[in-house]
Amino acid sequence: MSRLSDLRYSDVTPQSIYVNRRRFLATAAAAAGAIAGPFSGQGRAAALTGAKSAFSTTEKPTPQQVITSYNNYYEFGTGKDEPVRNAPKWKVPAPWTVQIGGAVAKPKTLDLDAILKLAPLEERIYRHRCVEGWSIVVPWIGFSLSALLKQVEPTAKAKYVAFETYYDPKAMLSAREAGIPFPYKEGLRVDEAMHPLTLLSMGLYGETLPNQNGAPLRLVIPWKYGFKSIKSINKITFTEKQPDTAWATYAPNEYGFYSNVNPKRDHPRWSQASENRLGEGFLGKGTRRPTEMFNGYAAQVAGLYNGMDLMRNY
Ligand SMILES: Nc1nc2c(c(=O)[nH]1)N[C@H]1C(S)=C(S)[C@@H](COP(=O)(O)O)O[C@H]1N2
Ligand SMILES: [Mo]
Repeated sequence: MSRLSDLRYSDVTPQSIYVNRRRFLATAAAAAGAIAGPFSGQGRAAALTGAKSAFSTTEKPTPQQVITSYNNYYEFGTGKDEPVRNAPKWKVPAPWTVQIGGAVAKPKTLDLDAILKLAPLEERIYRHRCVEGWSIVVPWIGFSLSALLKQVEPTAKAKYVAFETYYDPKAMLSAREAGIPFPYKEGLRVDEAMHPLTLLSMGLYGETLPNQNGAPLRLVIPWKYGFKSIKSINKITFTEKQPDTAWATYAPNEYGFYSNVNPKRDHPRWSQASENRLGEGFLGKGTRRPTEMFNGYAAQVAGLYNGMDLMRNY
């Protein structure tokens, strides 16, 4: 993805803002009584484990250190090494709530504790392929997004689901600085969102998510390019029309709504035929391998796109 800004987060956000904000949120959290549970100590990792899943790949997981220090999270900087330095300074609001509405019979706002009770946690080891051409293998902790979406009873009018990332202009870059619109938005068709592979993740490597990986909860859609896997969600809306998404708004000819991994359809500025698997090979700089159709998940998801021209519907 193109990088429009070379400003560092530390250049634009004075230390006093972090400090004051942290103090404010600590007070607010204490007043709300958000003390118990694995998410009480935001900013510190807590154990979060899940049962093994049949959806897991047998490929070797990428080292945790790589997954948590080479990130795309434009709210916290546009360089790969910036989210790990900047995101941990952000105090994740507690209680964290997710507002779910739109074309549904029962709109709801659920907090993290309520969401965690909806389904048993699983460990799902998924391949992750960024549109930029790098890939990793991540042992996520979570459960199918469908368990959450079913709670609100989508109506027959609902064709799409729109997702939004929490946005705090005091703790995050501005849209101008990052070069893409905020709050970060993503979307799926309802059948894609309800597909069992679509994961709502609250952890990785047996711990709660680090901030730079999308704490406290994010989506993971393993057959699509990584930017579809939106981080730190606080709003979900069922819609009749295809929703706007951050990267498609920024450059519609480069990043489409579907963005299924497809080695035959090149990005206008680079090939998508192969990828660099991070954390392997000489000095861990990565090894190249061919990219697979639907990132290797064709057996499970190709049927969602029967009759569609995947070169045009990119
Ligand atoms: N809110 C938000 N979500 C986001 C992004 C972002 O910049 N902001 N980057 C996306 C991209 S391009 C990728 S590849 C993945 C990276 O996830 P990871 O850092 O956990 O590997 O997050 C996606 N989700
Ligand atoms: Mo990405």
